[in-house]
Amino acid sequence: MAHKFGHVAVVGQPNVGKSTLINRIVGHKVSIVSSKPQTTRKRVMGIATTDDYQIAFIDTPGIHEPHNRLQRSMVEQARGSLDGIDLILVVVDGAKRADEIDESIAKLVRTNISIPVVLCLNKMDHLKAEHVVRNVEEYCGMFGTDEYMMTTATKGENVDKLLELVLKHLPERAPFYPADEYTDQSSRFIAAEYVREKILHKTRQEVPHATAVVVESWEDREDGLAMVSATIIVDKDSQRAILLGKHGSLIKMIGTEARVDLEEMLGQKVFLELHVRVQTGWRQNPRMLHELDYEG
Ligand SMILES: Nc1nc2c(ncn2[C@@H]2O[C@H](COP(=O)(O)OP(=O)(O)O)[C@@H](O)[C@H]2O)c(=O)[nH]1
Ligand SMILES: [Mg+2]
Repeated sequence: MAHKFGHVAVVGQPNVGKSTLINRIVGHKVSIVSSKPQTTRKRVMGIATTDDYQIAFIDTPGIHEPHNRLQRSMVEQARGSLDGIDLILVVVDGAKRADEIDESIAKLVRTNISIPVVLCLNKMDHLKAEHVVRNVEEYCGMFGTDEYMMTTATKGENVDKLLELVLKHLPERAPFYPADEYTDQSSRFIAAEYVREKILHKTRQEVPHATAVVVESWEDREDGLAMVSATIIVDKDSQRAILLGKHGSLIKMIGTEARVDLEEMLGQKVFLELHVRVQTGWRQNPRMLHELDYEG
């Protein structure tokens, strides 16, 4: 078989498992995962390379109604993500029935009819046997395709079969990216995202959405240790107190877990230092969003 290469846009509602699926296929945590909506804030590319193919997956922020400038920028990035795309991989929560948000995504997909569509019905582990036929028919009808696969991304079930289906639709082409490149994001951005992921996992309610992370400095020392200093920006004093935790215990835990992930990703030892800063209204501040790399 000749070598295949293509760009695949991964679209779908928040929380259906898009990032989990991409990380699984790419084999690295290129996109952070949590059960909170708006986990993925900007488009992130994850590249899977073998001898036979190279697929560049574009993980888009969820398509939903924007309430503030950060969310508007996220939606624009999702809508603008179909330029130069060879295939649209629609991911849905296959255990649930299709709803009006799926319908609005289907509309977006249908306006790009020249691009092939593959449907992934994820969270198969939650799907009741008696609902399989009904849900498959509902989603296939809505997205106008019968190219679908049911998967459990968290366990990697059927992900190989989904990959086969995707490859079937990709053009025969030489690879475009270097074989050892698995994301278009900088180490700095990934480090900031790993910290944000731990915050998403360990805090509740308004804290996750009021948080941004910036890497202030990064030094690769000669002995191989990366010295990384990052600031967590929050909206209010009360959120700062929550993040610090009792005697600084929470921030310490966040730092340790993010460092472990970062060391695995980079294959090098990391010293990660975290600070918390209060900056009221940062989500409405265009300069802040630009500095944070959330906006072009
Ligand atoms: N039960 C189950 N949970 C999943 C599956 N795939 C992803 N999840 C979980 O669903 C949540 C959202 O996943 P994420 O990849 O961040 O979704 P995204 O917003 O579409 O990128 C996380 O808690 C995942 O662990 C799956 O196949 N089955
Ligand atoms: Mg995501």
